[in-house]
Amino acid sequence: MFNIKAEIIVSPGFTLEENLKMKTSFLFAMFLLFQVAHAGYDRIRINQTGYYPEAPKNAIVVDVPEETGFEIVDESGKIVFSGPLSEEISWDKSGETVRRADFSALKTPGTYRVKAGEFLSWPFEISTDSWRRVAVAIAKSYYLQRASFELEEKYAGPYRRPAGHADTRCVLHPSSGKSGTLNAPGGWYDAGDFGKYVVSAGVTLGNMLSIMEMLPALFPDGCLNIPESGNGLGDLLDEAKYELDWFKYMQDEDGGVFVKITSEKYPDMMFPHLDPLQRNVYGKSTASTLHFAAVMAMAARLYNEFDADWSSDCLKRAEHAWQWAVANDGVIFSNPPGVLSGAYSNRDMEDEFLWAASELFITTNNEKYKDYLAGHQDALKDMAPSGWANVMGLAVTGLAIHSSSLPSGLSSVVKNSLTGWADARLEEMDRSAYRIPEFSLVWGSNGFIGSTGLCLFMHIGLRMIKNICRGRPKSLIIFWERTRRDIVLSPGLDRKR
Ligand SMILES: [Ca+2]
Ligand SMILES: [Ca+2]
Repeated sequence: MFNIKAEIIVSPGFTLEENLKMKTSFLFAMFLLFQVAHAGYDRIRINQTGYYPEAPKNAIVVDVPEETGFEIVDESGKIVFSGPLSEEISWDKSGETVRRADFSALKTPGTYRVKAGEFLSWPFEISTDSWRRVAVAIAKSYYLQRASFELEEKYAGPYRRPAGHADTRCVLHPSSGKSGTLNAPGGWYDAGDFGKYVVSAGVTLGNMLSIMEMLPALFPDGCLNIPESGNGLGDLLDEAKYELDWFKYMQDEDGGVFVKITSEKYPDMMFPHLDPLQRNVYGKSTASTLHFAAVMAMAARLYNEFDADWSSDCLKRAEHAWQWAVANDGVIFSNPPGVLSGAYSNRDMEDEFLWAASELFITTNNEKYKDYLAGHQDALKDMAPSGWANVMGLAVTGLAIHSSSLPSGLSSVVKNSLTGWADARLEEMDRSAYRIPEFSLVWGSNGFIGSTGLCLFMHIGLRMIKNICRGRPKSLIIFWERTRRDIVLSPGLDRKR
């Protein structure tokens, strides 16, 4: 509303008085529109993407203290379900007091709205495939981040653009210990700039490849409409390979891995092909080298059937990186003076060592890595969802998936670590007004929630408990449902029209 007011300008050709009248009328009309549009839709927060038929289904009803019940109505307005609202629950993050409307028992596919008193929610679906659209859109978003690559309209639609940053002659910064240039095209841009960073990409690849290992049929060939659609390899594996190919350029001859390719400072807001800033390669670190070792070890087993030579090169590089990290176990990267791109300084490397050792052990079954894991297994008790600075979640979930090949002591540590962590999160969800685990509202907090959801998914999948959907929908709601300001964070995928 306030943004609309700010954008109104004096219309030319009218007196100031006429302009003020027009502005007043316009603002009043917008005020009415605002009131109509939010007369209830904002009071009832639902998963606008949809609900699986068998999944738990909750709506959150805000600021209707006099209501004690709710109804679900179909598209014709017919009541198909009714139930009591929960007691009031407060949520300190939003300062709200809410009631939950649990309609898990409604399983019939269709389009519905929640009704509480005079208030209606936006329409929502109960369907077996509504989340499929979200999964495909999220996976496709990586294609749109490709550096050194033209995005053609037939794949990118309105996001088409010329190729940006060839990165064939990136300048080796003195922090790299080398001089000259490095050929390192490809890879994805980072979240907020045109930089290409190994550790933020490493955890992303780790998550992506874990999903592909657990659910290899989830993103089949052709599902993403990317240039590699139709090549016989699943499209998310194609997309991950675009990044893995860039990773290979980042490994130095000694096995160590450079941390990033960026300009000295962040570029202005512009298309990537217009960025005039010089691209530099910065120094190596233990963390970037271990992220590299872990994802290359994963790639070695996941792509073996598709391209055995490429995969064996991945494994060779992973082991070389491990050797460098063991010999250089405390190299912390900090931005050199004058460099203002993301530092991603990673000071505690125990989690990175465990993740790399886990993936190398899973791929090679080599005693060397098993001994390392057994010698450091107490650290695996510190389970946490993974981010660029802490990849313990990837180590624990990776080992849990392959626990049958672990020594029994190590297997128990891993299973107990994951189970204890997951049970605590599920308890937090049950206590939470919005049924989400506890988290801090910081930069990247949606990523933290997403990673929490992924770890819960791994945990739940592994336990193969009957209510397999128990944790998954709850942890995903922050993206599509019940956000404090009724904003949908995956635009175009809701039914808010
Ligand atoms: Ca493909
Ligand atoms: Ca770390």
